[in-house]
Amino acid sequence: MQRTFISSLIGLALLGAASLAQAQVTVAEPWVRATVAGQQATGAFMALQSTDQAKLVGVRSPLTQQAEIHEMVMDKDVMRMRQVQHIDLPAGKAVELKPGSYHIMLMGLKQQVNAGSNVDLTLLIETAAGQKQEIAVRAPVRALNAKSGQGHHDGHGHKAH
Ligand SMILES: [Cu+2]
Repeated sequence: MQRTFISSLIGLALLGAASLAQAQVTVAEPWVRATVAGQQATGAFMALQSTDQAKLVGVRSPLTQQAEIHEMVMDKDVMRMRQVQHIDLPAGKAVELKPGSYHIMLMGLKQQVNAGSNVDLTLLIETAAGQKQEIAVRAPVRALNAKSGQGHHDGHGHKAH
């Protein structure tokens, strides 16, 4: 009896270790919105799904020094966005970063982002056990009006940042 108990404990521990090692995050349909000349910021969007509980804790891009994770919130009657420290990725559940919702904000752009080009992003993932992972993503750039939803991204106060 006791022996069974101990071996199942070991089994659980091994399972835990295996799933930590395998924590896989898949990225579907990444895209970045094109900018016009002089525009300082744009959004990056995608769907993320992790096999295990994890979170997106940061983003890097060669386009900019400053990439933030944002969410859209209703402030009285106005949709505004604000920075969040991370986005939870529950095990097995797709989390969409899309206009009007969570998104990645690329700010202080070094150059115009043209439709038809690609933007390299590095996603920083942290597993529930605190392990860090980096995921390289190549996101195609779509035209300014692509999937714009409510068009909230055009004038929602980035200058206030
Ligand atoms: Cu934003």
